Amino acid sequence: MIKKPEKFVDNPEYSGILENIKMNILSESEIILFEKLVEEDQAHLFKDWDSPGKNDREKKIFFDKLLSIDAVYPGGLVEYIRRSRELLDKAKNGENPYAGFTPGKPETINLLELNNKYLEYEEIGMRHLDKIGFVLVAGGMGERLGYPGIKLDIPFESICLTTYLEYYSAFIKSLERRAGEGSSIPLIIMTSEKTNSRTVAVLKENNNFGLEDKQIFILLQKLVPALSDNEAHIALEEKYEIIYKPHGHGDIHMLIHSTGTAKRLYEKGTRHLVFFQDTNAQALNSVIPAFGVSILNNYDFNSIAVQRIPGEAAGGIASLKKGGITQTVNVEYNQLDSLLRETVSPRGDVADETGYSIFPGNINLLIIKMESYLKILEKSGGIISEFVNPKYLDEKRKKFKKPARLETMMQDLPRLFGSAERVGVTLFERRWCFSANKNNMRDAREKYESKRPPESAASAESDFFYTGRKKCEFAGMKVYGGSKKMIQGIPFVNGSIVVLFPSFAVSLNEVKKKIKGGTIGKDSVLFLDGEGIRLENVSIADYSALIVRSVPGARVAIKNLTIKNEGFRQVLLSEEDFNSPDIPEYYKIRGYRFKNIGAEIYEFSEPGDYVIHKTATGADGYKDNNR
Ligand code: UGB
Repeated sequence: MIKKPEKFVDNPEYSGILENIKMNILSESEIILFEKLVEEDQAHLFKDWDSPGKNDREKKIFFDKLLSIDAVYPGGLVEYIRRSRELLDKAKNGENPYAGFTPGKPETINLLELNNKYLEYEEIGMRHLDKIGFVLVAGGMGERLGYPGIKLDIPFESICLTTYLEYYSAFIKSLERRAGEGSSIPLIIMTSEKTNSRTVAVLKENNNFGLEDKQIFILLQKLVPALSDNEAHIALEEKYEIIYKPHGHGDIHMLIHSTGTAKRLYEKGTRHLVFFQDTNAQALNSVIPAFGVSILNNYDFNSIAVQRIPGEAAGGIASLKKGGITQTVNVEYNQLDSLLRETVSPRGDVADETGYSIFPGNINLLIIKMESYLKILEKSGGIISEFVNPKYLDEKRKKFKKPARLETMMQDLPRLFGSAERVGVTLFERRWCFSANKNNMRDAREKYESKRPPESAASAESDFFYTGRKKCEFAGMKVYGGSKKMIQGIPFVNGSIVVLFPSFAVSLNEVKKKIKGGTIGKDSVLFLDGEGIRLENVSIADYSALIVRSVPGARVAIKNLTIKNEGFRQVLLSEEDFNSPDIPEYYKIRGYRFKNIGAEIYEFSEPGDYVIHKTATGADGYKDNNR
């Protein structure tokens, strides 16, 4: 017989739960958890419970949820509550985690220019592809974007409607082909209760986009109980219904550890993990050179970063010094200004002579060396620098506006590093590596008006096309840079539209080998998906479009050819379109779509040698049996 906590025996408010225990309605693990929670001052959760037979299903769900968190959180719920109390106390006393630290510029490798240095790093990265793994954090609710589906399933380009997940998978598949026979590059995806079932379904519906089941690891992040006051009382929506909230993307470290995934991958030969976020397709432009930087500089932690615009919602990466201690960490944007005011300058988070913040902007694109990672995980259980951010109702900081919860951020890992670990930053041009799709059109417009990046579907797509143009330019092709136009108050650059799929090229060096000369005109489209495609002196006339897709083993030569056709037209959505259920949401979040009027599309689904020749009406693809 389980011992009833003394304080309840004579208290009629708790007779319900005691009766349930007596009548064997609760399992042993549920009773043990009940006891533990009561000892942690959470008796309010069990107040006025119904007698056995009434609301038993709700009681089960109540305990099931709590038990599942108790099982995965290191130290269980008791530890969560104790940590919460400690952190809430610090927050109440206004403790500044950076007190006494002076921020300075971190060690940075500058790859803003696509020059020889860039190519050298890229080359080093390319040589180690068999040792790389990917971690995609995709548990975010997407509240700011307000998209009805999962963000990974949004087409990031609206010419051929490639989704984020499709593109990321294609990248991994393409790296694998370059890494050599038999190589299998792991993809870990962290989902949450909000995104898990749809992510799994999308993978299934699309045969994992060519990846094998055994290389995909889905880790489901749990929500954590919210807390209603400084004493860390768990917040109730109503009887049997606790308020749960997300614990942040830092959960990835806990899950990768507790499931044994990190260890297993290391044993199989993975030496570096690339962490990236759900809606940033051009992240992949920077991954290989930054991987080269990690290898050459022996970085345990390498943050791919951008020139930060003061005041923008991106953390600044700073080297913090106090006494003999130096730590390179991300300082979140809401803490950066006060830290700077207290230490560097009373002007706070403002631009220096370069026009940017003195600290590189964090974009949550991280490369972590597994050797050091495993040690940290072992030591910390994967709980990395939790924090709590209650919004107080009163000056004395006693009451909360709404329940708070502990959170973690994946970029905080270096906070646990000692002097032996090397932390560095690799700086790229912003549009080359970062243009996420996070905001709905209204918020994006507001951001743009206040001189901050809009980070919307349209700006992300416009920037992605820019990187395609840049790659072609690098290979010596002439492109049309375009000019800015406003769509729904958000800028879109209508230059040549270029999408180079990872199958075609994963590096600048490959683009250079596969494209020689040529031009892409005004409002024209070039879309290449296929390892064996080669372009030589190809001109795509204004408003025309060329799309070529080919399977591995198909060699497609396109030489001395002018493509002239009706191409695509960008059509702005009307008021009626926005209200129409027939217009897909992925167009509505952009405010436009591309209409195919007469693009030339070639698909080669069999291996072999092909040439695309000019005909009277345009171009024609045929199998070249003479080669
Ligand atoms: N995510 C999860 O997987 N689980 C979660 O519980 C939460 C998020 P946000 P955030 O790069 O633009 C960060 O919400 O946290 C995934 C940095 O703090 O878009 O607001 C989610 O699915 C900031 O310094 O980002 O802001 C998504 O893939 C700045 O760098 C990813 O985590 C900013 O990102 C990021 O989630 C930025």
